[in-house]
Amino acid sequence: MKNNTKQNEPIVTHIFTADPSAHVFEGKLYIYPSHDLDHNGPSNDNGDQYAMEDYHVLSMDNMNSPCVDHGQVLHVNDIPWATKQLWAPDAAYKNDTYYLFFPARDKDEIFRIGVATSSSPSGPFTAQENYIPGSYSIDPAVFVDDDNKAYVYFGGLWGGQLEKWQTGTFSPDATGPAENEPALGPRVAALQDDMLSFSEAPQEIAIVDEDGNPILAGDEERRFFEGAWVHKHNGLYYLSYSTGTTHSIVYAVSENPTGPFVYKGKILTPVLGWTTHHSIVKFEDKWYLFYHDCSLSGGVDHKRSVKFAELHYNEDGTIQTIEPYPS
Ligand code: FUB
Repeated sequence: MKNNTKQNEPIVTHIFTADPSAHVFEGKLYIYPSHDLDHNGPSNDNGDQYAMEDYHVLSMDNMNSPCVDHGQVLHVNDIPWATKQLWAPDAAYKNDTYYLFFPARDKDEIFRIGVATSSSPSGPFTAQENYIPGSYSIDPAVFVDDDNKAYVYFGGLWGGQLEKWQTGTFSPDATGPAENEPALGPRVAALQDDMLSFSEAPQEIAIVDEDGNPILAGDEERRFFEGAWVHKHNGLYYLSYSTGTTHSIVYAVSENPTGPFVYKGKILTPVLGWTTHHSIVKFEDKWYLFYHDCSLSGGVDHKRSVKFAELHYNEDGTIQTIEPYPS
């Protein structure tokens, strides 16, 4: 455990962590990251290098206090339906229960989204017997609205397999849309009150420009790739995500949790490493961006570290772009 926690520095250094989902639970800041492993396995566009096997939970009493590692809270061997690759998780609280949502490959190598529950935000978590029926792809992010209705946003291209679900069933050979066609959007589904199943089939989210035209697949600076996150600020819904091949975190806004979302701009410029993944949380009256990079490992793509930076809004509700390596 480090003595204190500083902006733009790894919040823990004894393990590699990535894909941070930050939430305030019971007055503390909890971070639900992926747990990157040190290995010499294959590295490719399918994401085989992201061979994670378990989850740890981290927490901070405040933004200056040490970051506590609560240890392993769930292992792939304890998830009946999953075989490998515990990718970016998220957590939510409802019904006096903490829910950990996570993607993993099932016995047919297809990414699905599972849920595990705990009575404590620091786990341990017990996985459900099966994945969420009708779930697919990666990177679940759960948003509980002011009316207590919960939504899960998910999806990711390439290794995340979203291209293969365009017809609603898994087509192993399917490819993405042409450059001049609308990009694939993340998916959203409302959750049942028990948080364990979808209350409706997932819908595709439309992301459009200021004129209402869809962001195109060839517009790699702005199109959705993976890592969706939704937060609410001044009554507006902010959908933020990674642009993958162009390595930025960008955002779009809507008056409705299911969109359409209007593209607004960049939140985080590229970090060291191929992937970029984030969450946004309000804690003790300030907003923070949690993100990761590969600086601690010297640039090894599958050995990442979670960091944070304060996030600022402009008067008009737009977000100021964050530079991860301020001089
Ligand atoms: O950590 C594995 C994958 O890398 C995540 O699911 C993606 O969002 C990317 O960060």
